[in-house]
Amino acid sequence: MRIFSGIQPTGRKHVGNYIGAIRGYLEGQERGDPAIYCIVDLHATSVAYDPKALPRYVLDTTAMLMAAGLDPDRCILFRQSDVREHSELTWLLSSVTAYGDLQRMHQFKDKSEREQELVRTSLFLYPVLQAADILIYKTDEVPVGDDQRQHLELAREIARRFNSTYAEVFVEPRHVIPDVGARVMDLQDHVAKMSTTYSSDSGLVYIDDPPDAVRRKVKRAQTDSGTEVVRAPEKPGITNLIEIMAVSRGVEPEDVEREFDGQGYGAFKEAVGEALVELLAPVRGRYEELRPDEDALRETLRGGAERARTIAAGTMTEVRAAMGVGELG
Ligand code: AQP
Repeated sequence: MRIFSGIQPTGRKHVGNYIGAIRGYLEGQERGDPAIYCIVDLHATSVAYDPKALPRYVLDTTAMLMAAGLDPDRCILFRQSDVREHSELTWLLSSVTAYGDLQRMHQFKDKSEREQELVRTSLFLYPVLQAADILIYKTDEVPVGDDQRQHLELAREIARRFNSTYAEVFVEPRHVIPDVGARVMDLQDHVAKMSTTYSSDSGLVYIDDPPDAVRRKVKRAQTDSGTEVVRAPEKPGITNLIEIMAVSRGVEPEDVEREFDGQGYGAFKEAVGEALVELLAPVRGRYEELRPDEDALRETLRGGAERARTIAAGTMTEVRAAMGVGELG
């Protein structure tokens, strides 16, 4: 079972990333043969960014993933740009990607509208690079949050079109989206997902927020009318907090509803804050230990890239032969 997922080096990661995706990485680490996790710095260049800060953000994200429990001895953890085969495959896959499909991508529509100066072609091609990341490892499973559903469907379509046009090289990957916490919502705006790009500071909880900030943000989270702690379409705020609580404690949402039946929003929010602090505080502690040793982090990424490259290079030999590009053999 090959497992792959990518995560952006956007500096600090939030609870949505943790609950929606990183939890799945940890679970995948136990089953993957191998489990491959990639810090996608090339994706970060598809919107305005700071080139001087980017290498630092990659190290932040590396330390954060390791603090959350990824173990480079049990998975492959590497930086995308260190394995150049991803870029080469992006170009080749763009020849089996329909322009119209890329135009339909929600993320491109949302992010291109917000770019102030330049809508980069790389933002448009983002899903093709993502497909290359996944397909180059002949991935079976991709743990992701719900927002990546459309991109994953496109990756499957690209694999199918390549295989039927050239040769059976790629595996059609399955997304693995958690039942609870697949879309953690912004604490202040319940129609929006918790997001690095769009959420305000009070709308998201960072994994490394100090405990007091976590408690404060949850306490001030927008709730809905009524007093009952139950999941319902007209109670998006409480539903979100119930899911966060369930995941933080490792129980079912029904258990949370039963426990807080009749207790009101105030007591419930306080308990959610505490549960999140309990979940995040150890991760924050480990992050503070790991982050200062930049040589060790770089060494981890170098080792991971070497192992990833071996697999990626093998796939590229097949792709080039199938497409008739480059010298054969
Ligand atoms: N709110 C969320 N709920 C559940 N899962 C989420 N993910 C992201 N937001 C939520 C999942 O986290 C993984 C990594 O995402 P990313 O590398 O795209 O992270 P990012 O760009 O730093 O931040 P956001 O907030 O994910 O993205 P933007 O800024 O674009 O809104 C993915 O598997 C994702 O599904």
